[in-house]
Amino acid sequence: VKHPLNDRWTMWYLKQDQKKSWEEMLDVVHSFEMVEDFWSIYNHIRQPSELNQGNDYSLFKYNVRPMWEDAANKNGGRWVLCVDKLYRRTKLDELWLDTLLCIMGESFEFHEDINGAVVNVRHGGDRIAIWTADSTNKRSVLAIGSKLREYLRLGPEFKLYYELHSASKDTEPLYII
Ligand code: M7G
Repeated sequence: VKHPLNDRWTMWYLKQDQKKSWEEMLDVVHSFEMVEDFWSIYNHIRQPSELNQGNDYSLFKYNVRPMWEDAANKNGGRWVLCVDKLYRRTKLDELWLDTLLCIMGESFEFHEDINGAVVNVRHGGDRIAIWTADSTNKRSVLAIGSKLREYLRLGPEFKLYYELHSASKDTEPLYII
C-alpha cells in the first residue's frame, strides 16, 4: 500500500548546455503523488552536491512550471537561502531534502501559496529557493520565511531574503530575515 501526498508534484532537472536556450535546458524527471514514488526518484538521482556547477533541480506542484512566466509564478517571488560553497559537501544536500519534505508535507501555514522549490548549484555560491505565488501577501510571505528558518534550523551564517521574480539584478530584496 502506498501513501498519498496531499498534492501531485513534478521533479525537474536543468543541465547547463551552451547550445540550448534556458527553457530547452529544463527537463522533467518525473511526476508523482505518492510518498514512496518520491523516495524512489530521490534515491535514483544524484544529490545536489554531486551535480556539475550550473545545474539545478526543481520540485513544483504538478500544474506549475518552474519558471517566472508560469501564470502561478507571475505575481510571485522567492525566498532565497544562500548556501556558501563551504557548506556544499556538508550541508547542501540535507538542506535541500529538508526543504522538499517541508513543502510536500505542507508544514507551512500558508502552504497553498507555495509553488515549488529550486536548488541552484553555482560556482559563486549555491542557493535553495522556495517560490511563492503572491508577493503582495506580506503575512504569508513572512510566515513562510520565518518557518523556513526554524524548520531548517538555520544559523546566522545563512542569509535568507525574499525577492520578486520581476526584480532586476540590482534591486534590493523585499525582505531579509
Ligand atoms: P539562474 O539560474 O536563476 O541564476 O538564472 P544564475 O545567474 O546564478 O545562474 C540564470 C539565467 O537563467 C537568467 O538570467 C535567465 O536568463 C535564465 N532563467 C532563470 N530562470 C529561473 C528563468 C525563468 O524562470 N524564465 C526564463 N525565461 N529564464 C530564466
